Amino acid sequence: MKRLRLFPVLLLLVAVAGACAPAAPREVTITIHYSRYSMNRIDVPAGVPITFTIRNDDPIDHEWMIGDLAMHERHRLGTEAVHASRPDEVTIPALSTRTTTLTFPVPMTLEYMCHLPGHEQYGMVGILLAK
Ligand SMILES: [Cu+2]
Repeated sequence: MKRLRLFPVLLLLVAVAGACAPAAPREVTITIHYSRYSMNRIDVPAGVPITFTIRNDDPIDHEWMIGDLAMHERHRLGTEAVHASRPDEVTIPALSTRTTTLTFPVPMTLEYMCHLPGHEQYGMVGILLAK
């Protein structure tokens, strides 16, 4: 009888341990082919680290730049050729893969796109919804 009474307590401990553990990063994989992203809309939870793997299958470089309208407006006019040091601005050289991890602290809608000349107009754009 005593063993049976312990069982609910153990279950509760397991549940508490699970709630306290840091959330594992969620994984999103985006491929680029013929100057198109494989996804034009990405839904992710807010407040959780999201690891994006971006694979460029094209023989030319591309970018994955994510931000609000003001950020994109700056990059439309910008002259920076390669983005390597910011998690939200990623250059993916031809035939290569890059990963970046971002956390969206609150629900928000952002756009991602490639700012290399002509690529946005060609359709290298998408939206991310953090909920
Ligand atoms: Cu591009």
